[in-house]
Amino acid sequence: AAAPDPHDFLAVDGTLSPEERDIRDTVRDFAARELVPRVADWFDAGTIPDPRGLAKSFGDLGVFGMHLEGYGCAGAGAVAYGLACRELEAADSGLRSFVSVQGSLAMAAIHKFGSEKQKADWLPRMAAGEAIGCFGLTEPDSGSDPGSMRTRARRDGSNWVLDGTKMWITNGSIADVAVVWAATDDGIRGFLVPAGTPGFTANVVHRKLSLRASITAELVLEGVRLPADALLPGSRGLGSPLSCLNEARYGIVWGAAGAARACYEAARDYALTREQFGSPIAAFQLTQRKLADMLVDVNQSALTALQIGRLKDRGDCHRDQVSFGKFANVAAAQRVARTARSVHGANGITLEYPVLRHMLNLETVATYEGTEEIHALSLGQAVTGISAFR
Ligand code: TGC
Ligand code: FAD
Repeated sequence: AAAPDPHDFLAVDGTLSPEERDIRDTVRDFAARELVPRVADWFDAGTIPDPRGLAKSFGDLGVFGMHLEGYGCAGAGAVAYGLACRELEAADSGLRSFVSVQGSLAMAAIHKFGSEKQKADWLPRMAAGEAIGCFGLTEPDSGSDPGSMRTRARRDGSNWVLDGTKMWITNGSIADVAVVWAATDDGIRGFLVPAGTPGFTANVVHRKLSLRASITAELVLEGVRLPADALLPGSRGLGSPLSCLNEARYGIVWGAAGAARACYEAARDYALTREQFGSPIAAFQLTQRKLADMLVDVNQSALTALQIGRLKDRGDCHRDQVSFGKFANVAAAQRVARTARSVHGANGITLEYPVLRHMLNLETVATYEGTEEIHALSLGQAVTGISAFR
């Protein structure tokens, strides 16, 4: 057998189909050209300076809702979508988040639960990047326990009136439409709230130390009056938003593997060129141990993502398997980012190298879409049959 490739040690990429490889290469080239040279500046600035331009580029690339069928979406397979997420997050978690929130949360909610008219009105424009969506589930007092939400939607004649506050909403202040989850007399339902609706405001969250190349906002709804057809008619109960989360969590399984790969690659390059005590630091046993540890995490993450993707493509992926991937791959990426940062010495704390930026981003990735603890409890419940959430 040939010696393993340090960039794909277990030859995982060799098992991809030609179409999957094409999609991976297209997104990788786009990221190398358009994202990687700019993202450190965006992180430094704490924003994405031209989010509409970026949305249009992502739309042209075909990654918004690329795993959805119809309505201008590409209808790609789960592995193909995952590979796109991996390449985007190898650039920055905030950029994968942009795509996750648009495609796996906002578009997925409309695709799963929307009326024909809602789908036709929003999905083609969102796929093209001409309209931006956000997904408002979390509230200031309701994060891991979304069932405790306080946002209420009450009927007033044929209208709905929404009151409440959503917090930590990615793209909340730039979105053309917010998918807002609210408690009604019939349980939790989803609503489409267009930007500019009277009573609806968004306030940007400043001074974040993580996911800085991403826009995060608070959504305030004060007596927001919506027509009857703002309701997503197919949504019913907490299971509706949670089923969208499974889609976005799946993207994170791959994305985290991308952040880990980027950190490992950076550390390997750095270790081979940086010299101390008359040798490249890669020649020291302790550095080689770090590279070996990172190599294992990076390749195991890729295998985990691919297996979960293959299950999903077969229509046979359980949400607990997605929890497994989110739990395992985000923790692995955090270990890799921290180790890679140490290999870079002082240079590792700057934005000249990607490692601390990834390490800081991964604090968010470990928190959103179900914290590490929530996924540990989901796995604990899956293997014992006992719920320890309450
Ligand atoms: P529980 O009683 O277990 O469940 C209520 C109903 O929901 C169903 N369900 C699910 N359905 C689909 N997918 C899942 N993953 C589901 N988990 C539960 C369940 O079967 C039940 O249905 P039914 O018909 O019996 O009523 O609910 P619980 O209140 O005990 O909570 C369970 C828990 C803790 C697992 C859940 O609430 C949870 O996942 N909490 C974490 C919240 C979270 O992940 N929030 C993320 C917000 S969005 C975000 O972070 C976007 S980040 C941007 C980016 O991705 O880049
Ligand atoms: P809490 O739920 O208050 O948790 C605090 C700590 O307690 C955590 O360690 C948690 O694991 C632990 N904990 C909670 N319950 C238990 C338990 N039963 N057992 C053991 N430990 C427990 N939300 C959206 O709806 N849309 C978005 O677009 C979005 N984007 C985000 C972007 C960023 C940058 C960030 C940081 C968050 C975003 N979120 C979004 C919110 C995210 O989903 C929540 O932060 C997350 O669900 C956790 O909620 P919380 O922050 O309120 O923490």
